[in-house]
Amino acid sequence: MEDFKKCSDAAFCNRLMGSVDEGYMIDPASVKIAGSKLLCRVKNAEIPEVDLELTLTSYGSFIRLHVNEDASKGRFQVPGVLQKELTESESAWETSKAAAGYALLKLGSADIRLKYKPLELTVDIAGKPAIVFNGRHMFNFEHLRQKKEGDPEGWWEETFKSHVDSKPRGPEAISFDLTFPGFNHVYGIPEHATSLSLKSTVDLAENMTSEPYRLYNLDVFEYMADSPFGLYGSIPFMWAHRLGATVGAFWLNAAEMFIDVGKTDKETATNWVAESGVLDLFLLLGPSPHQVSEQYALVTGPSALPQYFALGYHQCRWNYRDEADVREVDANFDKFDIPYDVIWLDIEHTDGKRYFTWDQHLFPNPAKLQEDVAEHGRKMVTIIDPHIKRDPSYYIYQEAEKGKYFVADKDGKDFDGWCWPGSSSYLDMLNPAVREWWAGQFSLAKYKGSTPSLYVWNDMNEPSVFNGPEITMPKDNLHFGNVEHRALHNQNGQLFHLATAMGLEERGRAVYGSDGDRPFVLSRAFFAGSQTVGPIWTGDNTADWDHLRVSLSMIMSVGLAGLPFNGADVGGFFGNVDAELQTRWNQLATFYPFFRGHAHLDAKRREPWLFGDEATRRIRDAIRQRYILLPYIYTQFRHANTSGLPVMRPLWFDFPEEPATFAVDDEFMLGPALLAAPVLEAGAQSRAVYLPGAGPWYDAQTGALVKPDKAGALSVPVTMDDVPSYLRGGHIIPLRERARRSTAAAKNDPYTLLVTLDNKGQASGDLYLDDGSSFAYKRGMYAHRVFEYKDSALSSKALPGSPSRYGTDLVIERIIIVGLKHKAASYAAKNKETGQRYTVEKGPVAQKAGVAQEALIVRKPDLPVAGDWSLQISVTK
Ligand code: NBV
Repeated sequence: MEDFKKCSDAAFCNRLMGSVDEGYMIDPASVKIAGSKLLCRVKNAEIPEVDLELTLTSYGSFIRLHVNEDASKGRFQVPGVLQKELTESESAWETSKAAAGYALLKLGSADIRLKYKPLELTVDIAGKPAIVFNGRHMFNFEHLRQKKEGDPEGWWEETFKSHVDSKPRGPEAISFDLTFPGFNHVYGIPEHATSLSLKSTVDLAENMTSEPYRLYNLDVFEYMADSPFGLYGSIPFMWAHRLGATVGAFWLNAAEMFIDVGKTDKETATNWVAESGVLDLFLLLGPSPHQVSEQYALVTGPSALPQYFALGYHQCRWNYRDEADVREVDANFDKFDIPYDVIWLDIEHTDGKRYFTWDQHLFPNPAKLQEDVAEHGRKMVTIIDPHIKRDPSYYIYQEAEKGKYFVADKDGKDFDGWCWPGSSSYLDMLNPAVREWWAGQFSLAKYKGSTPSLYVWNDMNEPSVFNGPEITMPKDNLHFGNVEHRALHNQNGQLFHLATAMGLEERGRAVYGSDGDRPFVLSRAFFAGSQTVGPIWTGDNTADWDHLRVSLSMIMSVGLAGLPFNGADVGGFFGNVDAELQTRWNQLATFYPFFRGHAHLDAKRREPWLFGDEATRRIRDAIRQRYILLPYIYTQFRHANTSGLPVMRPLWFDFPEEPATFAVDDEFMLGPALLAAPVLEAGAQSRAVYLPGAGPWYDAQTGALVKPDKAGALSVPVTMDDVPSYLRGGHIIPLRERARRSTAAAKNDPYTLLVTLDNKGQASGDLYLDDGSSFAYKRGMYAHRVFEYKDSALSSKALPGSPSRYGTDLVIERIIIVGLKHKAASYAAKNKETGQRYTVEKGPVAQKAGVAQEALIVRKPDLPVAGDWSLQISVTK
């Protein structure tokens, strides 16, 4: 950990964290209203050079506070993240209060008040204060200035370990405080390995501080399972939730950042400091969790819809040695009857870590290998890292060097850093021309040995530089347009991820025509907006129970930050995993949005069949369970794609009115209907479970009604076979129950609908269908079905406004109903339109031996999955 900076090691954090300046004020004479915008100048009586432009724009459900110096100062503004179609609202600013020293704006249930002296912005929601900006006067904006002779304050140069940062622009940091009155819980600002509800880093009463949360994308070797240190990705987006209101604050800034959180009974007070850039702060007004997610998606874009296969099981390791090894692993999945979709190749598959090449001895015939794997509908992924070997005979290096595509060092020469291939240079992805060139490298003609079933993994894109300060790039390196690396560091990985995804997208159009092929690129580094590009994972965790546990909060926190498609290495990357932990990890990962087994080069082999018969059976069950859930999971990803909703999410997201859920992070919801309380301890005999809301909740295996105590708690005995998970009454969950070897093999399989009744005997749910791979859905080639169970009848209709242009002959082959109040001896089911009758039986929810017969099952109704119909259930005796 000494490799990495703390706040006290960073000059800007030392200067501004906790620093108060009451001098910043709005010049009342400068206030102008232009449509949805209020514009004015901010001055500071003590610092005559301060002359800032403040713009406050209203967008209906959120507002944007932008503060910058004169454009000639060249402060970096993060490109590409904000959605182009942001619609400003025609809002009525009231400046008649100018004499009283403030301007007012009403936006729905929110009242926004901009006070002039000192500068302060407050947002009330439903008449109660919810967000206060600069209420504690911690706003500071270090104006750019001329270097003083001798640098007496040490502002122009800074040393960490042996690394000297030349800081040619001097001090340019920005800080502010945000207070959330009445809120005890804040969340988000990933990526940290810590609790979901963020712990205080400042004790306001005792005047004590611990390390603030840091946002600085870093390759942290063997990261700890509980720490505020910055990891591989950064999303400066914080949530605050209390009874009756949820709000969000997003600072679009890609520089190094520290955030302090201090809680009292009355409020949560936060203090944000970034090293450079501008203040570009979005305050999302909620007031519900779903609305905050939607508002963030309006600002930074919704999540890309993954291909269906990408939601299946991925098998990775550093490394599968050679072609024979890959073939054997692939064959073993069939031998042991375990479904999987993708096999991955890590860095050792290349010729000397020259990406886009293959080791001739280990992988002499990569295209044939991919084709053989693809025979069963499976895909391959290869790793493509951002460090380019400085080898004049390597074509990628040659082209990039010739085109001047590399990031420069402070003296303008191609930056030379140390990474896997040895001496390496790093592509400057801020330059659109470099991104385009890079994208072109993924064409089948350019990437020799690749085929259309090959997808990509971008690692080390923070970027990781073994001999750089904090194992990353020097901040005074220079990008396109003379932008210092300092300003865009946290976006660096995203730009690389984007260029790679562009490449696969172009390849898809070349291979399949205009509807193309949705890219699949996994990235380790990420930033706000990465959700529009592709999935991320939580990097190099460890094979221990603490990392299993913390993966829940990490995945949920990244999901809340708008990036639902993420997961943790199953089994833990470093170290060896035993049968128990490996089993429990797979049982949990059934519900991870991204499900990939992975391991370090030195870790013992850990494919699912290597832990004995019992463990193999349990891991098989866990992975099969994942495949059964895929129609439901894919539908949740569609919601992420249209409304930005997280897929795996905290209980309070679906139960915002229940304070007992606000800090829960050892359970989670997968979509609105499924709650999982996985076993997170070695040797567990029981698991304490909390079930929110009024219920009913049903056991996900048996369909039996679960009866928690009055406070919602229960203790569940567990064996190694049990994965405590619960179905929420009132929902309809689409499933595919047939065991297959991959998603492709299940493509023509029929569906099951699992209906869980609420206390009124009602339920509803939906199912999103499309070809699962192309962009045809963007031109309406999809079906989105809505199911409803009411008055003992189950009906299927198109989601209002959905085009239903996706034709399919697939049917619903089973309907399972749990929670029928009257336990009659026998039931009948009749199609209301055709009059046809179907057999109704009793059975368990899950098709497993020894599981109780709690549910009602309509066998073989074979109703069209994308058609309208209605089915009546009646008691016959
Ligand atoms: O490419 C090797 C590994 C990879 O397996 C892992 O998933 C990455 O997070 N990579 C890091 C570099 C080596 C880490 C010790």
